[in-house]
Amino acid sequence: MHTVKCFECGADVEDEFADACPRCGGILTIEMDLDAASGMRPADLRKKPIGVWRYAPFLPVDERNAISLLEGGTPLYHCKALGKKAGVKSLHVKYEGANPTGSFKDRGMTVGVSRALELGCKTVGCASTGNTSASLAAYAAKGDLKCVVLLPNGKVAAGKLAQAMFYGAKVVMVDGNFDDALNVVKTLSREGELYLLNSINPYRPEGQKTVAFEIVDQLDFDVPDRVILPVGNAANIWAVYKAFKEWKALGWVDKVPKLTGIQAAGSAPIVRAFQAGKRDFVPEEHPETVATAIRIGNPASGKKALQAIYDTNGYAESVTDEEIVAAQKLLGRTEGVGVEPASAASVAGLLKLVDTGVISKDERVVCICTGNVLKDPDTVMRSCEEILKAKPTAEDVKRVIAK
Ligand code: AN7
Repeated sequence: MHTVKCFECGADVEDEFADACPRCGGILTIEMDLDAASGMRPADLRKKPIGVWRYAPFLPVDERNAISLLEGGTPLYHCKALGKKAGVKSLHVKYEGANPTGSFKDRGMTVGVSRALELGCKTVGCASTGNTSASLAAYAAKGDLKCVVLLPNGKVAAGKLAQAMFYGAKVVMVDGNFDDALNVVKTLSREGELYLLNSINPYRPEGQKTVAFEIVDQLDFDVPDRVILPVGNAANIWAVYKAFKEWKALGWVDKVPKLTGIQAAGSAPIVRAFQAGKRDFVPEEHPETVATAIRIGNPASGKKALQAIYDTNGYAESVTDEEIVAAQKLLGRTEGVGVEPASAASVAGLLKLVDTGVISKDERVVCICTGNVLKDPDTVMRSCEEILKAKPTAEDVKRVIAK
C-alpha cells in the first residue's frame, strides 16, 4: 500500500494522472506503507535474485503486474587502484551501465511502465536528454504500449537516440532544450494524449530507490560513509535518499550516507543553491555541458535533491567538462569500467572534493555511475588518442605502434 502526496504542502493527491499537486503545484512523492516489510528481516529478501524486484515490498506496484527486463542487479566494483589514487579509504563504483538499456533509468521504468498498465494507459511518453527515452522505448515495447519521446534537437548522444528509434518509439526532436521539451510533454499529458513517465511521475523514483538497496545488500549491510552521484533533473539523488530513509525507519541500516550531488559547471543550479544555503534554486537559462545527459537548467526535483543533501550532511559540487572527460578516461583506464560523461561526473566530483578537503581520507565512498560508455561514442572518440594506420604488414604495424 502507498499514498501519493505533495512533497511541498503534504496534501494527499487522489488524481492518478496528476503530474503536480492540484492544490499548490508542488512536486509529488509517494509515502510507502512499510507494514508489510516490518515483519521481515533483510535476509528474507535474498530468496529472490538481486535486481529491482527483489525489493518488491518497497515498490508501489503489484509485482504480478511487472513489466520487467531483469533490470538492476548491477555490479558493485571494488575499485582499489582508483580509490588509492583518489586518496580515500575505500571506493566502490555501482555500475548502472550494466542495466538492460545501459542506464539506471531502467529501475524506474520497470515500475513506471507497470504502473501505466495498471492504470490502463495505451500511450506513454517523456521528454529526455536521452537515457529516459531509450529506457521508456524498450519497456513500452515489452508492455505493448505506444511511446512518444521528445528530445532536445541535436543534443542527444548517438547511442541513446539509436535506442529510442530502434525500440519503435515516435521520436520527436524539439527546437529547444530538455526543460522546454518537459513543458511540452506535461501539456500533452494534461490533454490526455499520453501517460507521462518523466521522473516527476513519483512512481519512477520508487523504482530508482533500488540502486541504494542493492549497494547496501552488496556491502552486506555495512553502510558506506558517502554516496556520490551526478545530478540532472535531480530525481535520482532523492530516490537514493528515500531508500536509505525507509531502511533506517525499519532499523535495517544504522545511518544514511552523506549524499553528494555533482553537476556540470555549465548546468549547476543545485550547486549554486547549496553554496548559498538555500532550499530552492534559480534555474539556469542556458545549460551547456559535454555531459548532455545532465544538460538540464531547471531540475524538476531540485527541491527534493536539496533536502536529500542537507538532511544527510552531504554536499553539492560542480565539475568542468575537462574534469568530467579526464575522470571518464581515468576510470576506464584504471579499472576497466566504461561510463558515459554524466556518470563520470561522480568520479570527477570525488577527486575534486578530496582535493578541497570536503571528503576526508578515512571515508568509504560509493560512486554511482549511471550510464554506459557506449551511449556516447562521439565524446569518447574526441577525447582519445588518434587511430593508427598501417600497411597490412607486421613490419609496418611495428613501425606505427613504436611511435
Ligand atoms: C547517465 O534521460 O534526465 O538527476 O532525460 O542520463 O535523476 O535526472 C537523464 C539523467 C545522470 C541525472 N546520469 O539523473 C534523461 C535524463 C545519466 C543520466 C542523470 C541522467 P537525475
